[in-house]
Amino acid sequence: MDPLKQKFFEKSQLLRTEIKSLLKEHGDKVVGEVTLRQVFGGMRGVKSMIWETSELDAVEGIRFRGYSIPELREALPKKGGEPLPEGLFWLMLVGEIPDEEQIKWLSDQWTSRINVPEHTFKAIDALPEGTHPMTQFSVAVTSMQTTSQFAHRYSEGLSKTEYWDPVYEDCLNLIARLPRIAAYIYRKNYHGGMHIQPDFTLDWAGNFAHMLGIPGEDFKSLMRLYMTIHADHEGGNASAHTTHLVGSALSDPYMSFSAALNALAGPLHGLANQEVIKWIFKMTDALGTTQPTHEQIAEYVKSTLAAGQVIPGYGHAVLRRPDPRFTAQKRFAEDYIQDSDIVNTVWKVFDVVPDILKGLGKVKNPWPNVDAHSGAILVHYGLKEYSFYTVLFGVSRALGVMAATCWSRALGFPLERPKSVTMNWVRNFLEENN
Ligand code: CMX
Repeated sequence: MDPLKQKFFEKSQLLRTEIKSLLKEHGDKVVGEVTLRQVFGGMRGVKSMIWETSELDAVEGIRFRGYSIPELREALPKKGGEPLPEGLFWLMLVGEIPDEEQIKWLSDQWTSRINVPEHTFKAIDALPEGTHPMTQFSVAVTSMQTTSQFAHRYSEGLSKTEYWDPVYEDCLNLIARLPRIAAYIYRKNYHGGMHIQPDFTLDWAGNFAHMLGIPGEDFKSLMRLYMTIHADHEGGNASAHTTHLVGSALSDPYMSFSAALNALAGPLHGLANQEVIKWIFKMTDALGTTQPTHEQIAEYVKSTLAAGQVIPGYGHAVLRRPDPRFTAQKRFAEDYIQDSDIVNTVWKVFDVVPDILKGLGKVKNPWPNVDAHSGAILVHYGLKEYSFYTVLFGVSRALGVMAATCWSRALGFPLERPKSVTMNWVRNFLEENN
């Protein structure tokens, strides 16, 4: 058994035993109540799932196995000054910071698993011109289901205690292939199908940057940071929760991850990263300048709100402070980028939007989220095709949700099946409880 798999197996068996005895003794303890507002309001704050890989605090932001983003930047092995996503995946899967040798092993593993089935490229090519890159990405991931070791072994008869093993293999294979598929979609759609072969000497994110065809070491560093900070945001967000739900039916990792991509493709979730840049380009076009003033931006924000639209990149269902993932990208831009109109505009938007949103009196979090900053840096490096941005988010998100999927199968989590009620049930409930 490979060293990561062995470690994961040992740790998961210990936790499985702990959960068994914990539930025997404390299974009936009440952890919270559910209000009618939560029933109608998207289940905000309802504790209903175990998600080991990361935890979100409304004020502090995300912690991956206890490490905040600035702490991760210090603790994880780095290349070009930024953390390697290999390190984060290792940390999320087994709860330990890997050493250089372990990172190298995982990088080599992903390189050795990079081959994408030929029919996946054909499936992408079969889609009509103008198909959104997220649709292409989702179709590509679904098409790889034919290679699922879990689906194959399940059909032959697989013991429940062994589910985790082929799921681990599927998750590693899937993660290894994603940069290749995403780069294929990018080069096909925006560079006339001039594809770039992988460079097997590079790390996972560095190779992704290489295959996208964006030159320079700084862009490789950006991809390492980008792939690290977008990876996971505890279990309740739409893409993670979708992975959890679909996986709980024992749909294999390709099926559950493509479902996650379909959730990520919503404008209130991952698609917000394209919407932010689209909105900024629209604003600068309308104003006729790439250097709008604070006053001009404020007027444009108000007109967006007056049209009944949200300001993309601002607000969050859980966070109540500026997102540390926004701050990490701002720090990157301060370190690596001088005098960029688009980056300066994002910073001016940050100066202006929170006060305006606070003034509405209903927005619970007026601060920027992860999507407010990412596009400006990508534009700076020449990746201007914003319809592609959510694909980048998706490649990264696989790290967290696939690590969590390994845990779900190893811990033997059951089919997810919450209770819905009808309006009649609500009316009767209110009559009885008046
Ligand atoms: N601009 C304008 N209005 C906003 C707003 C924003 N950025 N954020 C919240 N509001 C509004 C809501 O639309 C809601 O209005 P109504 O009561 O009229 O329906 C009200 O404020 C209360 O919403 P909330 O409780 O503060 O926020 P939710 O938990 O319901 O929604 C989110 C969270 C992210 C969907 C919302 O803030 C939003 O639409 N933001 C813009 C889209 C975005 O950036 N999404 C990316 C999130 C991060 C990610 O997943 O990638």
